[in-house]
Amino acid sequence: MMRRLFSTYYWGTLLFLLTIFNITCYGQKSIILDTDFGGDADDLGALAMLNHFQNRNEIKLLAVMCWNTEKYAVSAIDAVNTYYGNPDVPIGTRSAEAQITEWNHTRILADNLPHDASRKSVPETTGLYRQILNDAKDQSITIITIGPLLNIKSLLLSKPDDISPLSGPELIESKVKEFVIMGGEFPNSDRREWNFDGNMKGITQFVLANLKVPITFLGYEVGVDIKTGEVFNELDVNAPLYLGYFHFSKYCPWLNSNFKGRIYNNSTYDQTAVLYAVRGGIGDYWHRIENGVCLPDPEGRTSWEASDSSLHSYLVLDWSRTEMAQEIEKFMLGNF
Ligand SMILES: [Ca+2]
Ligand SMILES: [Ca+2]
Repeated sequence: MMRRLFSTYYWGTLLFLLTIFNITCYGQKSIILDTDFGGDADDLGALAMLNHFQNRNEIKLLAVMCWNTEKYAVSAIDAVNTYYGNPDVPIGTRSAEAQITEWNHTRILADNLPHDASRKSVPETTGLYRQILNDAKDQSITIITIGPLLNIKSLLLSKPDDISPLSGPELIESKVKEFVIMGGEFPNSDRREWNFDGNMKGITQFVLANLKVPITFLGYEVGVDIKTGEVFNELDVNAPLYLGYFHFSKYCPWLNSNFKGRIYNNSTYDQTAVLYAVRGGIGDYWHRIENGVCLPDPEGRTSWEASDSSLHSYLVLDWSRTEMAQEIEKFMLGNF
């Protein structure tokens, strides 16, 4: 009897340790998020998802890189991470003059939620990228971009320095496993998509021409009709998803014409990139289109051309928009 108890205990412990080992060494993805946090509310939803995945040991959120130069953007990101129990996730910001955009929802988050980082207290993104990539194992990092690509361009232009003898492109090639880019409209579009444009002529052309690692694109067309947010009306009024989405519903130029004191549904672009980066879901949520290369024009219109040797692919949604909305809300709320 004792022997059987011991044996059960032994195997139970071993199984537990193997599970932890498996999550730690194989299952846990190392992720950097690059975001234009503060404009559209979907970046906030995406950041909430990453915090829940981190809290369940599915990922290690190595850093959040902020493209937005708004005065409160960094504070808001730190406030969200702090709310979810991850106050020490490193944050980087791009160097440019700080500005204030009144309808953005960064200040409401910074004013109402505890945090200790600000735009002035965090490093510029390029050095932080170089440090994290230098410290990482080969091909171990997934970079998710959910905003325009200036931070990536700056990394690509970076030269060997005290941090690493490798150039930006060499560091990326050795340490990054995959880029997951929310942007463009696939396969082809005459519309200027914001993340591919960013009022920074030619930036996406430059970045895509110089990234030599696999890139998976989640285009505008995947998330535009996945509508989420109304469910946050049930949350505590001091929850970041309530604060941010409420402010956004009230002031966002393309939603507020009929504001009646409630959160409205909003398109769900950035969350699709996070979901793919963490959970995959190929053959379930969506399927992958390969054998082509993304060649955007200088203003962010998308063109997909046949190619046998490309590292590019994009995803096509297979679930219905309604099912996908419920699925993504589950991940934003941490109900999984
Ligand atoms: Ca902090
Ligand atoms: Ca975004």
